[in-house]
Amino acid sequence: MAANFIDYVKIYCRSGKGGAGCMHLHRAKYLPKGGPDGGDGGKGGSIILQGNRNLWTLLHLKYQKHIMATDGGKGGQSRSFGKDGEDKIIEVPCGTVVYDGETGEFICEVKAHKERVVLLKGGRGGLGNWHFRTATNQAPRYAQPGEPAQERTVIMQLKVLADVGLVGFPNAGKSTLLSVVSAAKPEIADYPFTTLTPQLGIVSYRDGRSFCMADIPGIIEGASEGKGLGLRFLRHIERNAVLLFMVPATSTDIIAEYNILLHELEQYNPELLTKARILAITKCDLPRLDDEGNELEDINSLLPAIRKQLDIEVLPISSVAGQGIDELKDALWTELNKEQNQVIEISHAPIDVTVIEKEEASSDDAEEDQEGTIYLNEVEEEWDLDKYKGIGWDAE
Ligand SMILES: Nc1nc2c(ncn2[C@@H]2O[C@H](COP(=O)(O)OP(=O)(O)OP(=O)(O)O)[C@@H](O)[C@H]2O)c(=O)[nH]1
Ligand SMILES: [Mg+2]
Repeated sequence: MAANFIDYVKIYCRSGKGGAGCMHLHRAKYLPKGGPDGGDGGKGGSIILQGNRNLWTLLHLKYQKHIMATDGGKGGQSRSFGKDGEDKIIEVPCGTVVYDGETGEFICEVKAHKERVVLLKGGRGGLGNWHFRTATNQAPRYAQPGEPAQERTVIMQLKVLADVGLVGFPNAGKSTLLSVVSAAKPEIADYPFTTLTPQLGIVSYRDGRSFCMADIPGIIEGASEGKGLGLRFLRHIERNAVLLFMVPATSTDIIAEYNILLHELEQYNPELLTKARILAITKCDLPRLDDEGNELEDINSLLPAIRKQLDIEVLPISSVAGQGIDELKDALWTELNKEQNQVIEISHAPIDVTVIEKEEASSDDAEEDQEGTIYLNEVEEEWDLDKYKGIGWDAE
């Protein structure tokens, strides 16, 4: 199960290049000067990302190292058009963020079902020589080349979209809570790192309303330096509206544990601290004991002091005894519906990538490249037809 949760893939993508326009002069019996009739080249296929809510990981892309759309066909005589290249549609789960594979720069993200983002545009087809006929040049012997393809290596990362994210040390009872409030069946066990991949559950609330909760693997002190499972999974709470911190009542110092969690989150991305937080003190059915087994102060008498120190809502719960669960759901629902928690925009910092050295093109290749290639900007420009006059983009 764990091996099937893929939230990171790196793929080389290339769109199709546009087909060349055709240079052709019409010839027929008794019609020696039929005029230009070269048709236009077809459009190259684009690489398009499409959100799909039925997907939940990037597993289907794991073994796909290259995705390429097909090129547009060449134009033909009698003004016939070249065939358009086929688009390649890459289905991705909602919440997929795309970065440049070489610089780590944020490119785009796909948030909604059926949302489409054109990652790489196919090249436009070149115009045939029929377009270039003028009163003074009735037999133009040139046509346009097709636009070149675009290529890019991209990194796709999945950031699970959920309303509430659970944050806690291993064994804090995160999965147990998710199993109690939703129909999800996460693995639960009395050892750390039971949960190795994020789990989602839909929590049904009153009057048929519901919200989504994400259980992520536990984090430990030093996670930002790579301890435990590191902070890799914290990207899955970047999109959550509310963070539910969980510290067991059996902990000898609840506030210290909460502060460690907070610190690790800050190390990962300080913006996470701007999110609404609630602290749930879990396992309240268990007695509080110190290391020697002596009984410590009861959680209920400790609560006022904790509430006084922390500026967030603190709720005692027990998933096993079903205690405080409704109150917790109420608090989460209230927090989720606050206006300031509605917008979950987070800036996408560039990710760390090892820069791949580009192969130096030999000088011959470079020159050849310059002649027939137009480098596209993001903006669609009108083609400069004059640029191609005399180059002789003939149909073979
Ligand atoms: N008594 C009691 N035990 C609990 C409660 N909640 C969880 N536990 C126990 O605590 C242990 C750890 O629970 P999990 O839900 O697996 O903890 P987790 O936070 O998901 O742990 P990781 O996945 O390892 O990060 C299990 O043995 C649970 O049965 C509770 O409210 N009361
Ligand atoms: Mg768990």
